Amino acid sequence: MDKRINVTRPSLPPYGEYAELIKGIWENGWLTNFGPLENRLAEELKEYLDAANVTMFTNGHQALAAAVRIVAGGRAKELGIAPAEAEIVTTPFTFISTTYSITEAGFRPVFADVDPVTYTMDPAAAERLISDRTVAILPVHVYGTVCDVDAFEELSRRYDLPVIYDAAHCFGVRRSGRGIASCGAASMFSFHATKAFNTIEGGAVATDDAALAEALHAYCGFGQAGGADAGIAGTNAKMTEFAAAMGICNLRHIDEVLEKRRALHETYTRILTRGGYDPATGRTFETGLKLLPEQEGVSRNFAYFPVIFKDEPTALDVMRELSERNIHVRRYFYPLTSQAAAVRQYDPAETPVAASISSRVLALPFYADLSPDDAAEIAEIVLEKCRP
Ligand code: T4K
Repeated sequence: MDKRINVTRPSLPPYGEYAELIKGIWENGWLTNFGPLENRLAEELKEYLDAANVTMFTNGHQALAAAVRIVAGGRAKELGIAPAEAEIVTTPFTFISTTYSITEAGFRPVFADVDPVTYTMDPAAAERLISDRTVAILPVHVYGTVCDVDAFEELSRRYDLPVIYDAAHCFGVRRSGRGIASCGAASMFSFHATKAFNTIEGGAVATDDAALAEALHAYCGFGQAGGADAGIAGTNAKMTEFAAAMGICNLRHIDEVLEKRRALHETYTRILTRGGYDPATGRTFETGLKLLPEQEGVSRNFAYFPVIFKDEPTALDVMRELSERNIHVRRYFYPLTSQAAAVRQYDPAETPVAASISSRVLALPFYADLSPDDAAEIAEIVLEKCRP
């Protein structure tokens, strides 16, 4: 291609709309620290995400780290477990932020394998890792595919453990007609520039628990939000008014953005599944490619378009071929986060399904402004490489 195509490209609102909204910042002199635009966006997101409470953060990572610190930290305290001894059962098939949200708070991540169809944490594998040191469970709705939330709820009840969801990829996803924000103790959404909905940098924690929302709010403002000492050691993770303004403008256009993403998803799927396909598993019949499954009762947000190849050499070959044509895909998510130098080194053989998927996955270019013709051309190149 003449032009470079990256794995993603942010959706921006019309410039004039953003300029109009930030004009008010020059008038009121309010730039950050829980300003009117941040409050307005939080209210709008409560409605959009179908969440009882939404606490805004400077980015998704800080939001998740705060939820881990407060929710898992609270459980560790109740159980009398020192943070260094406390374990959180999580998935290694995710972005490194998930794992570092655990280690940053001083807890140990313990890695469970994933389901081969959804790539989300397998509840049975997670249950086998629960011990008297476990203080929380942290699954990820990876690529916007919803975890087996019923099974995690059951584990939560049975072992009296909070479930904190990394819902970074799950903006606006609904299950059985309800926003997934109401699952578990808390769910973190990322509004990073590369996400379907962005506030430049940004994130939020949604929770049904009003006291937790208040604690999160205090935590992101040095534990002194509103001027009073909330009795919680805090940090600075507040969203700025410029970020909130971007979110307000982008939210106005979210339906068009999602419609464009849906159409691209259809283009990729149509071409890559020539020769047949089972939507329930995402398996194609001729090429051995595996796409994301369709989940019954779950609305999709078309966050990413990952493709699992039959083996790692094929994936790398496709990546090379695309790169030579100026098309830059990403290995989201390789390597497993359990292999990161900064966490204890785990043997990938302990999570064989995750290790296998991770070695074979490529995320194809996927963003609202990718032209349907470019998507079709990319899909044809991939298909050509995978034909038997
Ligand atoms: N949990 C999960 C499961 C996550 O996936 C993430 C973030 C988090 C937690 C943490 O949420 P945040 O703290 O980020 O809110 C990117 C994103 O930075 C990251 O948000 C995302 N997940 C992750 C999967 O992808 P990189 O290192 O791959 O980004 P980068 O800078 O290489 O950009 C990717 C592509 O996007 C490039 O090809 C260029 C393009 N791009 C990027 C930016 C920033 C643009 O065209 N414009 C831009 O402004 O991590």
